[in-house]
Amino acid sequence: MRYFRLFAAAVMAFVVLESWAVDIIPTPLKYEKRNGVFTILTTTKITHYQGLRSSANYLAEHLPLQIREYNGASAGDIVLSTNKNLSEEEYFLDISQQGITIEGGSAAGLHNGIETLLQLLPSTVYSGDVALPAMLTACHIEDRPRFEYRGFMLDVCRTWMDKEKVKRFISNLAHHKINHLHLHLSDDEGWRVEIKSHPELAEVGGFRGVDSPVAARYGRWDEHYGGYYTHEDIREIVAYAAERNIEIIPEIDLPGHSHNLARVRPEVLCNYTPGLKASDGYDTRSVMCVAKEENYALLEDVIRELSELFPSPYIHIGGDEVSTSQWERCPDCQALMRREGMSEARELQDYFTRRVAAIVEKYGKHPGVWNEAARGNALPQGALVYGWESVKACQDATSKGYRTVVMPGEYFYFDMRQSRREEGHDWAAIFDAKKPLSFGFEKFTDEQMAHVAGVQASFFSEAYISRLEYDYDFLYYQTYPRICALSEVAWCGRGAEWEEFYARLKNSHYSRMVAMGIDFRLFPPTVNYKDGVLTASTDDRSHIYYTILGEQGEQLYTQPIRTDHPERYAFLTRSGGAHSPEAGVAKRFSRLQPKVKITSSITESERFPYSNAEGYGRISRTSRTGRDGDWILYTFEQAVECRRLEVRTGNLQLPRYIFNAGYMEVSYDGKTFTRVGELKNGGAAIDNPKRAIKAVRVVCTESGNGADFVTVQEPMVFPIL
Ligand code: TNX
Repeated sequence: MRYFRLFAAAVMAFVVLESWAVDIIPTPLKYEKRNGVFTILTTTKITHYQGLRSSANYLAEHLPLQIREYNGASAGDIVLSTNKNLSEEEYFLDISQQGITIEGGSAAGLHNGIETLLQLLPSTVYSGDVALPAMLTACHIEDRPRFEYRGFMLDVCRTWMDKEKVKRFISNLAHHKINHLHLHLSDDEGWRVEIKSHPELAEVGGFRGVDSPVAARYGRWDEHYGGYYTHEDIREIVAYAAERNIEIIPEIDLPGHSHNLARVRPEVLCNYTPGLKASDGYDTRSVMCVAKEENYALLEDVIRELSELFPSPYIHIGGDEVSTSQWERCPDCQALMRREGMSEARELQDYFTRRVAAIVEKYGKHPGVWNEAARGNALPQGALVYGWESVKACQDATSKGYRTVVMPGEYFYFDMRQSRREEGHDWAAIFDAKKPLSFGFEKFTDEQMAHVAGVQASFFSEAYISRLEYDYDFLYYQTYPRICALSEVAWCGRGAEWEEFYARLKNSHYSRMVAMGIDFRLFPPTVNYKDGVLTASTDDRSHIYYTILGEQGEQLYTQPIRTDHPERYAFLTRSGGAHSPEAGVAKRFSRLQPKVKITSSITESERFPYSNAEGYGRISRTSRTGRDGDWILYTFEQAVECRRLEVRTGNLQLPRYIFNAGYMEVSYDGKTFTRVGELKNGGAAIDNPKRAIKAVRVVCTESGNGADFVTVQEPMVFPIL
């Protein structure tokens, strides 16, 4: 029996191996298949040269073999060494009948080689239960990255992600040869790193809602929500990342995005009477005053501590989306402008950047900045510019001679939704993994290319907090397989042809991600309806499930379905924790747009009147935030018959600018109203109403929402199918 199992495993390994070898993500520079195989046995040893013990440990975490230091003999082993003739991140990986050798230009190169070896092994190396013996086809790989900066930015402010969550994210980035994690540690909604010289920054600013001076913004309104990393946590994260060839770049986002800091330390704001109070009493000013010397002293304390905590040569000081309106009204900023001979308030941002960059340099680091801060001439040459607004913004920074990280939102913001029917932002674009994979540097001149440090993608987390309780992790759904595409572009310097790349995903990488425990996004199944028969198919070996309107539960799809009502069916696919969005005939997802009149106890905003919401598709506002007892009323010209009617206050993508609490009422005659549900994330719905609905009212029961208006949306009306 034992022999049979061995034999079966060997045959299976062999069959699948032929395709594994070519399914490496990102594509290695040079791969040559050789004759023969090498079998890793339970007795195979990981032999490392001196000083490479931690690389051996890392490999052994996935491939539980005995480790020993090289002592002259290594036949039949997996040998880890460095080779001075290779560049730092370069590696050679050789598999022959005699054994496996990985040579790296340094421990970093060796790490890259180990990641490639893991991809050549059964995907269970990622779930910690790889079965040995494992047979590998002989090959020779020579590989090195096109870019030295291959990054990902994680916003841990809008949604708090604890140490363990970040470490797990890091471990998965490492499997994709991403070597920088840009940690967005401060923003309007949270301060996430302990500062010992100013403990209140994190102790108070790390939390929002309830008794915190920081307003809750996107969810968990009735919680004291948040958290922060202690110095000890940061050291642990930094070390964990370093073992995986990942450098962590900390970001403090200033002088804009400082609402949090300003709530904790109001004195950082400009010196004028706040005219910008939200109707629930919050001071909405959020830009640090440029003219206050104390502000630079505070920042010096922060930067000093960050410089000690993070070994990275960079400290990112933000600089995006800075509004100058507060500086324009501040007598101190105005006096500073006169003293410095500035003609535009915008120049105050350059002044701020220059001052803070000098502090960063004083502590032996270079500043990282968002591209807006590179517009003037405030940056020292050693600065690293992050181009997020557009491809052009990236090119402009390189033309100025700045080392630039390319991350235009329309290709690399993975908080964007992946199709019209999915969730997330859409201000930059709506795109799936094909888009980042299609990124190329065609528009860049050689001169500009010389300044490209690399490529980065990001996940901003405003839309995440209200989705934390999903039965899958929305962070991973949004970021994979888009990170696989990022990895290809960042490592190879160009994308790949989609069909070829998708084949690698389907044949091998999906099962690796399943083993990594990643709740990634699958592509939707293809659905067809012809001659009364509904068929669904998928090409990725995932399972297809379907739901029928009005019926409970999900069923496994095994054969075509004969039906006169295809519009009642929605299909999706699943594989491990991964799933696809729903697909079906177009009618299944259609909406009604009955004529409606919107009125409210709150007057409308002059700029964005809610009477416009009638136009279906626009976002409109009230003139102040909601108070207990306020209401918004939707009256239909003609009573509507529907299977579901949903109303939401706040933005479409995230529960911001909502009625924080309240309920929904419906009326069938336009006069008497019946309460049908509580607001959740600003919205509520009625399913299968028995009669046509004439009017819907949402009533507010909690004053305030941290802003000075409520967003009003058109009602969502779903037809009876
Ligand atoms: C723009 S990216 C921002 C962030 C938002 C993000 C949402 C950048 C430098 N600023 O503050 O979270 O869009 O996609």
